[in-house]
Formats: sequence, structure tokens, C-alpha cells
Amino acid sequence: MQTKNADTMRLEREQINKHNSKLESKHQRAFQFLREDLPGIESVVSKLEKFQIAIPSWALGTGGTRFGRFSGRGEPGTLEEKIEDVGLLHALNRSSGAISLHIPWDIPQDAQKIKDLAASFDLKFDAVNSNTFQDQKDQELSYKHGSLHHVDPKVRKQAVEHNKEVIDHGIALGSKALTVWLADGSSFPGQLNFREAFQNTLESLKEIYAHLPEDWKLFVEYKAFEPFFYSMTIGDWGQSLLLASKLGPKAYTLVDLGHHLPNANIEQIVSLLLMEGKLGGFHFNDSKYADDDLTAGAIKPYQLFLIFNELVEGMDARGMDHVSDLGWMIDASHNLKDPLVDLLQSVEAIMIAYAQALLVDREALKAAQKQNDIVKAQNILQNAFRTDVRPIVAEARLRAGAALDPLQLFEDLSVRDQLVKERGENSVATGL
Ligand SMILES: [Mn+2]
Repeated sequence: MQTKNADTMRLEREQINKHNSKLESKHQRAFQFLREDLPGIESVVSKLEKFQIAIPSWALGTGGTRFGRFSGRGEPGTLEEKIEDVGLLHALNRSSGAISLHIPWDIPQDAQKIKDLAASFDLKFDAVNSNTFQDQKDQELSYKHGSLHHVDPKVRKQAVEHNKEVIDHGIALGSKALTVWLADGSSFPGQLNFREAFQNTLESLKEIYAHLPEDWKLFVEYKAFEPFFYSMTIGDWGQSLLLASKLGPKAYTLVDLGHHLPNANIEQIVSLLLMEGKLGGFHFNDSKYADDDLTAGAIKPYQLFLIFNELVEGMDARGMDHVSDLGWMIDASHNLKDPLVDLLQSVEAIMIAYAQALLVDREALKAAQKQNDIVKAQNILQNAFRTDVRPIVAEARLRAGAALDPLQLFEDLSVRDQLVKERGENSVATGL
């Protein structure tokens, strides 16, 4: 591990090469074994090599629950350190080439300097995120009763202005999208007039939309419940799609896996949003109950695969670019594991699901569907899901210059201990 550029930790090429040379012969045996039976394997590897999943700045520190927060060690305390963390992830897996910022937590003092730092790690800036779900220190009006849907036009105006500022920060960094998630809703029947709340939200979003540059997108995120427990003003994909449709061609629905009621058929939602050209992006996480924010693929890997199956099929049907036409991001909270380790695991799970979806025999599936051959259709999907694609994902990493086993290298190099040395035991990250 080397320290240069004002205390920034960077992985050296030789460290990765040394790690890979130890594992390479075992890896090659596993990869060659798969190659014999999978004729399309080269195209899968090259798609995996290009695929990138953005890391949100707020996932780099330890999150809390409503009951407590147990801090990690050596968390990134500044925007520069957050970029350094994502830079380390990207060096380990070459699949985390973007960071998503949250304003006001991550306001850059010098945008050009921050851009240069990110570029030195080969990182881009993904969507910027506004925050009207909590009050800030110097804020005039409170968001206790909502922001863009608020009954008071002065609160709505304040929230609209904040979103415009977030866009401006994003422009300075080279972002191309704004994600709006609102903690607007009600906890008691009678508290809100649903129609007025929706109309207020639409009018506010229209003002924000008008501030978007030509080549930007607006992502409208929805959530079924929490922080409010009776209604959320953008509670499901129907409400999000309605808003996105009324706003115009730059507005899209954003799907966060944890923002559905239990057992929702998310893959069907994805399929129809893609059909309408209104799916903007994804927030990955996993859950047993709802917005548990657990590691992607930790609880329901088959669901993650089924979602990717629809994504690949739907994107290919529209001739979309897998890498750039949708926004891909992890949105999780880490209470128990080292956040960087958890993020490496999440990226790996997403790549596995994507690789499995790329292996689905589309023609055979289509034929089975046409003949109502349910058994065959199910088997085609499960054959792909039950293929151990880890050597394919590792091969893509190897070719991209990443580590064959990023988690092992993270551990072998004692990355967290190095970060603690640099930042101190008790540095704390802003975030959830
Ligand atoms: Mn989200």
C-alpha cells in the first residue's frame, strides 16, 4: 500500500498482480471448464468487463437503526476520503467506477479539485441526490410535514430551490442525473388530502425539471412506507410513473429494491417500465421484510436474477446499452459489516445475477412460452440461475486489471487498518 497525493491510499498494480498470480492457475481450471460448455461465454465476459455499478457516498460509513449506531473504524470523514474509498473498491474490482453524492452532506468546496481527484481513481460522478428528509442547521423552514408536497408554498419553494442547487453542484462535477426521493407522506388517516399532496409534488417537480440541463435525467424514486406509515406521496411505481409521464421525456422512474411491500413482483414492474421507456435506474440492496438495506443478493438471490433476466431481455428488446442507458447503483446501509467489504460483496452479487441473466437461452425461452411449455420455461431460467458463474465474473475482473478475489486482497492488505492509521480510529462519516 502506498500513500501519495496528500495522504491518499492507492492500490499498486504490483499488489494486484501478485495476488492474481497466486490464484491464477486454479481460476483458469474453473474458467476453462465452463468455457467448454458455454459457447457464448466470451460475449458474457466482455459485457461484464464493461458493466459498472455506482457507489453512494452515504454507504461508506456505518449506518444506524432507529435504536442506535455502532460506529466502524476509520470511516471517511470528508468528501476526499469518500472518493478514496470508492477508488479502492474500483481498484479491487474495476466495476465500481462511479460515486453518487448526497447534498448537502457532500458539497464540494472546489469542484475542479474534486473532479481531478475522482479522475485520478478513474471515477465518474453518478446521479446527485437531494435531501429534504431532514432539517439542516441553518435552514429556515422545517420539513417535518414534508417538502415538495407541503401545504405551505414557502416550504415547497425552499425544497425546490435546494433541488436546483443540487443540480448546479452536479453540473460542476459532470453528473448527468438528479435522484429525488421524498420523505413526504402521512401517518394518520385524514392528515393529508392525497390529491392536493400529489398536485403540489407535481408542481414542485415541474420547477425542478425546468432547471435540468438538456442532457440530464430526473429520477423519481418511490417508497411504499417509512418514514410515514399510512401514506407516502410517491408510494409506488404507478405514482412515480404518473409523475414522470406528466413531467416529460427527461423524467424516469427509479426502482429501489427495498421500497416495495413484501412479495411485490419487482421483475414485472421492471419489465413494464422498460416497455414504456420510463425505467431510469436502479438502487440495489436486499431485504427479508422491506427496506432492510442488506447486502444485494444476501437474502433473495433468485429474485435478483429474475430482475436481471427482465432487464437484459427488456433492454435488448429496445436496443439499449446495458452500461449507460440505465443508472445502476447500490443503496444499502451497513450496520454490522465493514462497509467496504459489504460493498464488494454487493457488487459481486450484482455481477453474478447479471452474468446468469446473460446466459439465459432467449430463443428457447421464447419457443417454450409460445407452446405454453411451463416446465421447459422454468427450467431454462433455473439452468441459468444454477450455473456457477463466479469464474466468469472473476475472468472479467482479471481482464479488466482487477483482483481475482477482491475480498481476499482487501483482507490480505489490511486495507481497513491502513485507513484507520490514516484517519484515526473514530472518524465518522456523514450519512444514514
Ligand atoms: Mn434508494
